[in-house]
Amino acid sequence: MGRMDKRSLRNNGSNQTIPPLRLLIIGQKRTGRSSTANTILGKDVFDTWGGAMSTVAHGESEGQNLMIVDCCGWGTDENMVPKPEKLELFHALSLCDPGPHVLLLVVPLLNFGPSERSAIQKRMEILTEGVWRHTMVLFTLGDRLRGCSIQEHIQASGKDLQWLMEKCRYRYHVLNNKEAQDRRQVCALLEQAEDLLIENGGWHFSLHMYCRLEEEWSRREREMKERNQERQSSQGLVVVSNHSRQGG
Ligand SMILES: Nc1nc2c(ncn2[C@@H]2O[C@H](COP(=O)(O)OP(=O)(O)O)[C@@H](O)[C@H]2O)c(=O)[nH]1
Ligand SMILES: [Mg+2]
Repeated sequence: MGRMDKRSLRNNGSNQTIPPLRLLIIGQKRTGRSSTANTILGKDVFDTWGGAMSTVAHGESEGQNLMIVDCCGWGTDENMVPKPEKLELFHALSLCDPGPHVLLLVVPLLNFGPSERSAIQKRMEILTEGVWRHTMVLFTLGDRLRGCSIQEHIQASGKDLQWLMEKCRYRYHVLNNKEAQDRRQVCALLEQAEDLLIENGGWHFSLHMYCRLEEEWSRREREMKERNQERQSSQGLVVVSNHSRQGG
């Protein structure tokens, strides 16, 4: 399916202006998040030096109408997420209102070990398990691959990166932000983002919705457990009464 077809699918086949594809860029500080946002938009909109606030920009790139939110960078605390970081994450989400279509989790092509894994895991947990459905890994520092392919890099790295790959169902893309003029890498990324959106039936991620779903699931699970317990205990009672009859 061509990109135009995919887009008209997103717009229920009508030719009216297609609402922008909303991308939320997340990841740790100094990993190339703002550079990535700039590469995608094809211009320097986001401040690549510091920038402690989440920022939003609209633009068109490769024929695609886009809204990009550059989320404030995550810290490296592996054990708990500091409250200001949590609040900033919610703020970034609200900037994508009603919710991002795709989350780009920026991971630099450097060592990825247990501490990188738990720092990411802790922050993604805040967004609930459902967020993974809308997330793809965006590897930056693509220039560091040199002769090696990304598949080789993934295979050669340990179980922590494997974990991340599985969480994202092997959806990933490599960007070299030092070659922002190479638009093929951007086209391929946007195409993949669009595929992910189609996979999700056109649905964006909404924390509110997933929280309600999770509540609903745990409620059903609780009810099922209670019903099982009731059944077991009533069977238990039968056994006990049989016993007492036999015994007495
Ligand atoms: N070599 C190389 N450097 C990059 C790449 N992406 C980002 N950088 C550099 O990494 C540094 C941090 O980038 P920035 O976008 O500000 O990171 P952020 O803090 O995550 O927003 C900057 O000096 C960028 O020039 C890349 O693909 N290749
Ligand atoms: Mg930045």
